[in-house]
Amino acid sequence: MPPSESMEPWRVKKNCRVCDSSHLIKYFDFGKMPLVDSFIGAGEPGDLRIPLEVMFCPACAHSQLSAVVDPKVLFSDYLYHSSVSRTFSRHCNSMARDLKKLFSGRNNLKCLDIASNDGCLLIEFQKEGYQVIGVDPAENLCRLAEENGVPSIAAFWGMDAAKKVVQRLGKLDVITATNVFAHVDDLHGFLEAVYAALDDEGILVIEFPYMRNLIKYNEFDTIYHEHLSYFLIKPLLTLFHQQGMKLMNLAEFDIHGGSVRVFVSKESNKKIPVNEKAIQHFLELEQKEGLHTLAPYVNLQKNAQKIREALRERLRELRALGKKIAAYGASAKGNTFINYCRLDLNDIGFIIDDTPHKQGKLYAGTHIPVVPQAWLRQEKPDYVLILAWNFASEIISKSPEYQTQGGKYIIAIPELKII
Ligand code: DWN
Ligand code: ZN
Repeated sequence: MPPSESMEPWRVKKNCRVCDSSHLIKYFDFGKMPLVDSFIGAGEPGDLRIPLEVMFCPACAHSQLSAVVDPKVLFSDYLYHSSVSRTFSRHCNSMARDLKKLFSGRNNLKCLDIASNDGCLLIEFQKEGYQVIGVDPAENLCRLAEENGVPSIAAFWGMDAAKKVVQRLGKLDVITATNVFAHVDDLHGFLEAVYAALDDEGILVIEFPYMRNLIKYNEFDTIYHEHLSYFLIKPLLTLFHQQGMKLMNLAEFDIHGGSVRVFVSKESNKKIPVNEKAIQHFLELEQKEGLHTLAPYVNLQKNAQKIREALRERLRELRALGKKIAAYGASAKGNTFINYCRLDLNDIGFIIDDTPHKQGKLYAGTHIPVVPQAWLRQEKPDYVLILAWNFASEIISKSPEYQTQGGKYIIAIPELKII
């Protein structure tokens, strides 16, 4: 039964979404957690709490959550705006330029972005001369993208959306899917719809936070209900093959704590050679670090506990000294972190975020207020915990006077440090 037809807004997923095995082993249990991106407005009802557990599939080495929350609950009105981060906008710009090189000499290229958010990526493809179209389930974001000049269809990606896109633009040369693949329950259905919309010589480009980095750098806070899957390369090879597609090439980028970009084509496409060497390199690293076995995953919860204890201890000391503590970056991961570390309004007075739509709302779970940057100057907290540690340099560079006047930043991932 699709999630939206059940009484509860979530259901349990019992089988591996890559290989269908029913033998899954739990290795991280957060207990019940709020929906970390559901900011609470004035007069809105309280928080929904849903179990958050990560499972490992020994058959194919895929990691996934046990709970699948109705995607309509998570994504229909979405406050995360990709273009708030200049670092991400720059990343999009270089991605559009790099991809253009793959099609050197070709004009009239057509690109679809799945989960196109506020049009951040497609604006960059337009600059490169592509005809573009975005698909995103959040109507608020589609309106924003249209205002930015990016044609957008408000829909979840699937066969219906694929048909609409092809009717409007024909088959696509490039389909991009950045930071959305982990959000998808039915990966096979997602790829079937991609196959239907992609030109026979077209390329699918997926970008996702790499599980190898999550483990290596203790990025346990990137685990939350939106992220149903945590990808390695090995299970992806199986998945693409099952859908008549193949991995052609891949590369790693620093964005979002370390992401991998994979280039995928139809198996029948012989135009671009497969970079076997690069694929082998990734597989060997995964193998060497034991990532195809359960062992390294079990350490993740232990490391997270250590980080939690170290931070709680440090905050206790600072509070005893009468220090005022705030946070920066009301990110989804930040909310996992706050809830997992059992912090509340007594620990963190407010959270600064530059996204206008998040300001004036409350963080789900703890109800810590989200406020604009001006609060940094007005309230002068002694310490600011950077919850969006993936954008720490950009955040720090925005307020140079804060540090010169004695303010300090705390970053807790991959380990606790004060700067
Ligand atoms: O997959 C997902 C990733 C890619 O983005 C999602 N499911 C939701 C979201 O996760 P997140 O909220 O953890 O992402 P970010 O990009 O780490 O969030 C950064 C937050 O910090 C945003 O709310 C914007 C804010 N910010 C800011 O206020 N000033 C960010 C920067 C760089 C800034 O200068
Ligand atoms: Zn599996």
